[in-house]
Amino acid sequence: MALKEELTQKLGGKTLQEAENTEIYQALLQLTKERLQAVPAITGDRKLYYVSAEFLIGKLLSNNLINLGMYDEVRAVLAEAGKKLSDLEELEPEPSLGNGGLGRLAACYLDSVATLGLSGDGVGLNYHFGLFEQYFKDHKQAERPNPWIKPEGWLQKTGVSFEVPFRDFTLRSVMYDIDVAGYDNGKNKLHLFDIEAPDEAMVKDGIDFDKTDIPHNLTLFLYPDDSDRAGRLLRVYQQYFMVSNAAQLILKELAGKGYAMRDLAKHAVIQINDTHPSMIIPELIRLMMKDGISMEEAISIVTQTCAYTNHTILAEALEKWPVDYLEEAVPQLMPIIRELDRRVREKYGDPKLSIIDDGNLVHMAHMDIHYGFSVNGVAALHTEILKSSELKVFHDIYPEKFNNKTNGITFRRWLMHCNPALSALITELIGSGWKKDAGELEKLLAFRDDETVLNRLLEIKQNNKHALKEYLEASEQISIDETSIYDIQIKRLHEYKRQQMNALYIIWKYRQIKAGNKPKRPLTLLFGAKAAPAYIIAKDIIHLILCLQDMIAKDPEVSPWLRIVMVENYNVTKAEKLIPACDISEQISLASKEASGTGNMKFMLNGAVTLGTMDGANVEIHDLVGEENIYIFGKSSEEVIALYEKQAYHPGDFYPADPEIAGLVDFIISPEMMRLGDPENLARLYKDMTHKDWFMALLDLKSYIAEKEKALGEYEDRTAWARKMLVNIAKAGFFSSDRAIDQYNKDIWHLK
Ligand code: GPQ
Repeated sequence: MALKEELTQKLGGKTLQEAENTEIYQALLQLTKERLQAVPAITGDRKLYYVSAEFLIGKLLSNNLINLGMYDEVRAVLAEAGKKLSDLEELEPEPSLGNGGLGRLAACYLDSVATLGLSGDGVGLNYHFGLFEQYFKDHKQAERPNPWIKPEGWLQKTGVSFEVPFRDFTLRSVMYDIDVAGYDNGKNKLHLFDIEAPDEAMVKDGIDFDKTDIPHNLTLFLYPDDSDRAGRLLRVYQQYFMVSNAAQLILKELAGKGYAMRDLAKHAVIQINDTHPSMIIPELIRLMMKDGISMEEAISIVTQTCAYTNHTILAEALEKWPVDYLEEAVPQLMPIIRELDRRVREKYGDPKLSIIDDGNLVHMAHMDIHYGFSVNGVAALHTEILKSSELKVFHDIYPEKFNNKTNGITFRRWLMHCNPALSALITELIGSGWKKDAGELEKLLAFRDDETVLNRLLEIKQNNKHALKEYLEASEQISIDETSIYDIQIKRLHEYKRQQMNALYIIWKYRQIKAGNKPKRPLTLLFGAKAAPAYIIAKDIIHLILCLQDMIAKDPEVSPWLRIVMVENYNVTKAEKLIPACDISEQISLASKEASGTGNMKFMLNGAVTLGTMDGANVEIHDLVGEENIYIFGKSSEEVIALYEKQAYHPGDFYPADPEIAGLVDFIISPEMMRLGDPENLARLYKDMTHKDWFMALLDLKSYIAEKEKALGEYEDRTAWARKMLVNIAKAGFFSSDRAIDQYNKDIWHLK
C-alpha cells in the first residue's frame, strides 16, 4: 500500500488535511514502528556489545524515517496536505538517557554499526527521569525531573529478565528494547534494563529523593547527585545492575547460539564505554567461575573479550571506588578484584600499576587496561597524551593495546535530518554517493571558486538563521537579530571548556560598545549548557552569563549590537536547530583537556567556522581544513601540560598584574552586576577566577579576544567566508561515524 493510503487508514478514514497534528503524529509513529518491525535483524557469528551508562539518542521519528528510506516521501505527503514533519516532531519527547558527548557518541555509533551491517547491540539503563530538565529562575539554573517515557513510544518491553544480587537484597530486572535500524540496512537493538518496581513518586522538591531506597530508586536518574556517600553508593548500585544484566544477557545469547562459555571471546566483543561499565570484568569472571570455569581461564577469556575506551584525562572523572563501597553493595566482586590486583602486583611490582591503591581505592581504568585487550583514546592528540603522560606506565608495559579512534558523528542526523536544504544542495552538486561514503564530500572542493554555489551556501545559512530566530521566539520568547553573526558555544558546563572565558569576552565587547566602538555588524552569542547539580562553580558561571544576558538586553546603547542568549534545557533537539544556523563554532577548551569534542565536527559539517584551541579533534580539523579556514588561538597542550607539571601557572600573573584583564574580571563584582545578580555567587566566581583559575582562562584570554575579533572582521568578506564554509563541509567526511566504526571493527572488533 502506498504510504499516503496507509497513513489515512491509520487515521480512521480522516484525510491528512482534516486530522490534527497529534493524530497524524500517532499514525506516523505506528506506521514507522511497523516498518521497523519488518526490517531484518542483523545477525552474525560474532557480536559486539557496546555497554554504556549513556545513550543520548535524541528523538527517533525522523532518524528512523531517514534510515528506513521513508523520509523524503513522508515529507512530500505531509507537504501536500499543508503539514510539516517538524511540527509533528515537536510532539515527540526526547529520551533523557544521556548527558553529553560520551552519550551522544554511543548513539551515533549504534547508528553506524547498523548502517555498516555489523551485528552489535547497545546495553544500558532505562532511566525514568534521565538527566534533569534545566530551567532558569532568578538568573540561576534550577532542576526538575525530565520524564520522557510514554506508553506509545519506542520502548518495547521484552520477556527477558535477570536476577541481580546485592549484599542486602536481590533485584529482578526488566529489559526494554529500542530498535536501531541502519541506513538502508538491517537492524540491531538498544537494550535498556530497568528494575521491577521503580517508584517515580518518591521524587519531591526538584530532583530530591531518598537515595538509600535502592530497590525503588535505582533507575530514576542518570548521574544522581554524588556529593554525599549515599549518592555515590547509588552510582555503584546502578553500575553493577547495568553490567550484571549485560553480562547475563551476553552469556545467555552465547548459549542460545549453541556456543560454550569458553568460546565467549570468539563470539562476542564488549566495548566498555569509559569506566562506568568496568565492573563487567569481575562480574563475567564471577559468572564463569560459577559455571565451573577456573579463575585462571575465566580471566584469560574475559581479557580477550573486553576493550576499553577512555574519554578523559581529567583526574576527577577517572573513577576510583572505595573498597568499602564495593564491600557494602557488591561484596561478591571484591575477592575477584583483590585477586586481579594481586596478580598485577606480583607481576609488575609497581604500585602505580595496581588496581587497589594504598588508600583502598579501586581504580576502574586500571582494571580495564590490565584485563582488556584494547585501550583507545578518542582523538589523535588525546591518545598521544594517554600514551606519553596520563597512562604512560601502562603504555610502557602494554604498547600493543593502545590505539586511537578519532570520534565521529552520524551524518544522517547531523546533516540529512537537521539541515535538509544543505543536504539537498550537496546532492545536487556531487550526487548522493556521500550519504554512504562521506569521503565523497571532498568533491565539493571543485566549487570553491564558484560564486553561484558560494552564494547558495550563504543563502541556506541565512534561512537556517531565520528558522532559529523563529524557533527561539516561539520556544523561549527571545528575539534575536537574524542579520547578526551567530556565535555559538553549546556543550556541558565545565570549567575546562571555559564558558567563563567567553563570558569575559562578552564583558570586553560590552565595554567596547559602551566606549563607542560599535562593531560593523551586530553579534549574537548563544550558549547552551547544563551544569551538574552539585558543581557549584559551574552554576556560578551560568549565573554570570544569565546576568550579562539580562543586563545587555536592558541596555539600549548596547543591545542593538550585542545579544546574549542562553537557551534553556539544552539537549539534542535544540542542538539540531542551533548547529545549522551557526556562523562561528566556539571550541575553546584549555589545550589537552577536551579529549575530542564532537560538537566541533557537527558545526563544521554544517558550514560553521571553528574558533578554537589546538585541543582534541580541533587539531585534526585544523590539519584537514588548513590555517586559512579555522581560527586558532591559545597555548599548546605541551605548554599547558608543562605549566601543570611545574605548577607554574598563577592567576596572579594576570590579575591584578595585567590592568586590561583585571578590568574585565573586576566587572563580575561591579556594583551593577552585584545589584542584578546574587552577590554570593558572583563573589565566589570572582574569587575562584582570581585565586585558582584551575583551567587557565586568564592565560588565553587576550589571544582569544584578538582571534575572535579577527574572525568577526573577516566575516565581512562574504565570498571569502563562504569559501571557508565550503572547505569545512568538504573536509568533514573524515568525521563520519561510519569511518570511526569501520576502524573500530578493523582494529578491535573483527566482526563479520
Ligand atoms: N565525555 Cl569521561 C563525556 O561527555 N562524559 C564523560 O563522562 C567523559 C567524557 C566526552 C569528552 O569530554 C569529549 O571530549 C568527547 O568528545 C566525548 O566524551 C566523546 O568521546
